[in-house]
Amino acid sequence: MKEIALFVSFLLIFSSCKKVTPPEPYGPVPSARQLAWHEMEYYMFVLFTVNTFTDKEWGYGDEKESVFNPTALDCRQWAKVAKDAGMKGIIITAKHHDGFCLWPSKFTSHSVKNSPWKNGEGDVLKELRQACDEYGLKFGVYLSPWDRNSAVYGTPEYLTYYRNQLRELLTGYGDIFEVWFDGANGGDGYYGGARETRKIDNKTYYDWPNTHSIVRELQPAAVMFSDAGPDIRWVGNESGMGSLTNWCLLKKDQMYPGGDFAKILGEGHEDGGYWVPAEVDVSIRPGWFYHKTQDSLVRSPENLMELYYSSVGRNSNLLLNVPPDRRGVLNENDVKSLMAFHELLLKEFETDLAKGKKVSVSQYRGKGYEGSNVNDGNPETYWTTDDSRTTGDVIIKLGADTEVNRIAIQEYIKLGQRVSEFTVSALVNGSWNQLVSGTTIGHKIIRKFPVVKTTEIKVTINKSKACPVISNIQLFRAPGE
Ligand code: FUL
Repeated sequence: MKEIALFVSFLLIFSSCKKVTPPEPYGPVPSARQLAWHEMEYYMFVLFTVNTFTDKEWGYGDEKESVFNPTALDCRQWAKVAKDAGMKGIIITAKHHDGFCLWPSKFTSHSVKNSPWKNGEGDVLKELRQACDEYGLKFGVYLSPWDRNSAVYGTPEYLTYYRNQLRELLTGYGDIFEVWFDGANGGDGYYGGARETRKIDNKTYYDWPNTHSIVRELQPAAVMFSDAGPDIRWVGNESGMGSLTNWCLLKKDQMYPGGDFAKILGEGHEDGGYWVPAEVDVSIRPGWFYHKTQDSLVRSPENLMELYYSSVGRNSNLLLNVPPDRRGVLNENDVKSLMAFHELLLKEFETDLAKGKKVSVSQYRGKGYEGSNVNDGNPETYWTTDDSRTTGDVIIKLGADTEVNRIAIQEYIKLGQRVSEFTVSALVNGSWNQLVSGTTIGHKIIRKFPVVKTTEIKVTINKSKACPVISNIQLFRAPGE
């Protein structure tokens, strides 16, 4: 009898010491460069070229270099504003569709080197790189594939030109976090004086795989953006709207830049074979470039907050364009709105009411995967269940009646994006009232609901491709209402 008791207690001790293994990754997972990008969430787009001085949105390509003449260009001001606004980086149009280069490219005369700005001695990219370093911001480049200035655009020779320019950008300006390939392609233009329409085949002309390999070789940590990735995808609109259902997955082999894929780009493919998350690019003004007539049409701080919810709040990153004016500085109106928005943002998410509160779960996988991992402030810990389960509840016990009106939820995406249906409810007078119902989660979702006074908030995972893996749940009482 004694022996049996000893054996049983040995078994018990042994099983409680047994290491619980983490779930296997499910489906495609993000690369290290994509994970770093997910963390950035909010950064600045700077659209600046001859258009700023000609009042156009798309330069024809015949603009004289002499039109580019900012009177007080100050990249340090751009970087300071970005930093003060809470942004993590800046992506600049090194070359837009007009072909004018903001750096003194060796491969064309159509650049700052033939402009009156700094007597042709200037380099906007160099100044911005230094400013980004000074303010601790990451630096990215937009190099328009469409070039309405180039005489060889539309011929195979143009690819050599384009790739030479790309190499200049990737080797001369330090670490680049994102390379932006625009989908707008082909049409009429100056083309070295031909002044004609040149159509290209979006699927084949650019031979993208060979351009991508240059970026991988020279800047392995950079993500590449386009309608079809390979790393980051366009969200399918320029109005700031991420999709509520938003898979970070894409069947990118079936897609190409400039194709007709708007809805797919918003939602991604639930069964996509590659990790290609969405980026929301949107302008703080009606146009992408500065126009004096739009000085009164800058988005309000409240409107920027809505953009934040419809992008960062929907599992996307927000790339917000703030175009410099003809002086070469971010306009006072834009700066004012950005700063006020940042203030609002800080107040909106000032206190995480869930942090450190008691958590109970319907089931957990074992030691190391407890419910308390969702509100420990550590993004590397997560709650998960046995592999056999694809549903479950997490209840945050607030301890006392508490007003709540916002929730943020994050999956531990290193193990893949899994959840496809969830709800959030509050315990009010002894019964559960549903506050939110949703589909996907991914890196992060943030949802609003009317203020509720409650002691417990429950997140229910109703459907998941594999056991749910939740790293973070936060609750807030945002001002207003
Ligand atoms: C579009 C372009 O055609 C616009 O001019 C702008 O650059 C925007 C960011 O992307 O496709």
